[in-house]
Amino acid sequence: MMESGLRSGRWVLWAAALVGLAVLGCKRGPVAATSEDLSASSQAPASAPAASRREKPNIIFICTDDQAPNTLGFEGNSVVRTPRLDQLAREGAYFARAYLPIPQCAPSRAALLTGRYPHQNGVVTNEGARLRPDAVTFPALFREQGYACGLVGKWHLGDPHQPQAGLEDRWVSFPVPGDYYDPELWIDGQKVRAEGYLTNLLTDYAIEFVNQHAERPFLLWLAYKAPHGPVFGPPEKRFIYDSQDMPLPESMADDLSTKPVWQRQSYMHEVFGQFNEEQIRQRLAHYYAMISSVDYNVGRLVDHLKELKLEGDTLVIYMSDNGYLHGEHQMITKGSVFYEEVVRSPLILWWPGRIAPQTRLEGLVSSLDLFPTLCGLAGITTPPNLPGKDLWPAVSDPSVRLHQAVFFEYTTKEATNETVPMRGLVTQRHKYVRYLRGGEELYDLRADPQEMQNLIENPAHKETAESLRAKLNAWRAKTGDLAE
Ligand SMILES: [Ca+2]
Repeated sequence: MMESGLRSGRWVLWAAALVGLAVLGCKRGPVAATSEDLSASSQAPASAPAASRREKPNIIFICTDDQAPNTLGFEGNSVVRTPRLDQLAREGAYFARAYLPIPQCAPSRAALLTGRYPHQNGVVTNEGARLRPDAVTFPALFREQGYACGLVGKWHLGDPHQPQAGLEDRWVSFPVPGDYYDPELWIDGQKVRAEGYLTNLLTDYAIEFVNQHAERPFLLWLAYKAPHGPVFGPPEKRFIYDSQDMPLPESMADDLSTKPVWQRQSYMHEVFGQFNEEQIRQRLAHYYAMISSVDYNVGRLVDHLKELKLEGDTLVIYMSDNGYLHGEHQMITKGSVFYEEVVRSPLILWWPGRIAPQTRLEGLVSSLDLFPTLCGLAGITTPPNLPGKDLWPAVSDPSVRLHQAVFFEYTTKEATNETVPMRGLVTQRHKYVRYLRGGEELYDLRADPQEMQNLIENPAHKETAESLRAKLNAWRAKTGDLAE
């Protein structure tokens, strides 16, 4: 029985290798004939049993770009169509309160990769973002332990052309911002002009990577550019939305009069002033279309894992590097604010057989928790003094609360690069924000989930404010945060 299982498993791997070779034969980047490739691999015997469970699981880390929370059907959004991501959330663990330590592209990615806050790892802004040469990334640790580690997608942490940071068994990237259509890609140091739509192309390369490394543990960092701007949708008509169906956010009524002055002076508020309501609806329609295209492509990748019988050996993580404002608080884009739409991310962990279906976690988590979580699953010793915590106890028992608070920081305004340092934290109930050059916010998220009422001047909340100020100060002292 065991031997026949192994034989079948080998057959599947052999089929995968053939698909990989077919893909490699395509010199101009991927894989126009994706559906044929997939159908070839699907000819593997239907009776092939699942491969034996490995000690070291495969990791597929899917990171979208600028995807706000509440942009999945699973999260209660009745407009967006995300059937495959909803399915992953239903079949796995969904984190309702997952936060980024910084809501900006490059620093958020650097924090994920190093497991350290921006002020600890040195990447505090997009401007000139580059990992320190001595930065310890989790892919580098995984690669030392025999994992095949690759990047497919956006890098945004220095040289986009060459494999680096442990992601050195495959490197398919592009200089930011990159193009959605017929993009220039850099593949293992070689420039390629690919044909097609970026989200589809990156998924093809991800499938190719899985095929090539199906026989050993692998770690794939799949970093979609979508739904980052420029805001126009994918080519497939089935993903298009009618702008008239797009709801405008409730918090667009916030005139910012009770908010720190930085917000009224922000680039985000200025951009908001450049669009009328119909244009905001149109932007949202294109944004949702890009998310539906990601949804379809994640489904394609997951289907492929299942065809290779790898789903029991593979943890799939889905999250975003930061959120986005589509008119909330009279702002568009993201930047120096810590509203939920910006600083919270969808987060799904999917691993059939290892994560119970319908696992929903209401406790606070940070993307910094993923570094120790992944190392824990692979039996890899983490570097000392990482601020994150292993999520697995909470995945196994969602009543476990890992954090009393999680923390955020920000240094520069989006686009203008003006320095507006700010810090903040969120607890299960409250959020406290401090602009280091003046201005504070306090919200009761239970009573006011839209963050409309800044309670910082309200005498009834004085003690709460004092307690959260002290918490923030303690965190800053503990993590060596010296910004002024
Ligand atoms: Ca981003």
